[in-house]
Amino acid sequence: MLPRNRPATSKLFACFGQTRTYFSHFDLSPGSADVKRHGGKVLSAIGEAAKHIDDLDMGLSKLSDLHAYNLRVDPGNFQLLSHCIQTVLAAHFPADFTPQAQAAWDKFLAAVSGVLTSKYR
Ligand code: HNI
Repeated sequence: MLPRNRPATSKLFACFGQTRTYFSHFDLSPGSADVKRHGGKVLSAIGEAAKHIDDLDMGLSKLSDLHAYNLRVDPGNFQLLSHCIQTVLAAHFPADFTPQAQAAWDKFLAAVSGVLTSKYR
């Protein structure tokens, strides 16, 4: 059984093993320095995105290029990560993570994912 507070990127690698293929150069053991550093980058980027919520295309333009042209991450993986982020939020903030908050997070992460996968086509 997974610890309830497993951070989102560790949860992603543990629950959805296919996502590990993009990180063959990482130490993917739960809580490793690589995983923590990367999780910090992803969540910081989500924090930055929130500041540009009215223009996510502009705010996430560079990251969108990176994921589409360099990393070529399969778009389906973004839904998996969004799910993991929400389960971690629910575990850490059970009182605040109301159905309304969950709906808002789901919508926001779907919008972020939409921009990061918009340049594939
Ligand atoms: Ni993602 C690198 C943000 C989803 C695979 N990713 C980054 C970086 C940020 C980031 C920030 C660091 C860029 C830099 O160093 O310049 N990634 C995000 C965000 C989401 C996301 C905000 C979705 C909400 N990334 C995903 C998904 C995968 C993914 C779903 C694959 C499963 N990302 C990567 C890989 C790297 C990466 C691979 C490069 C890692 C490295 O350091 O080599």
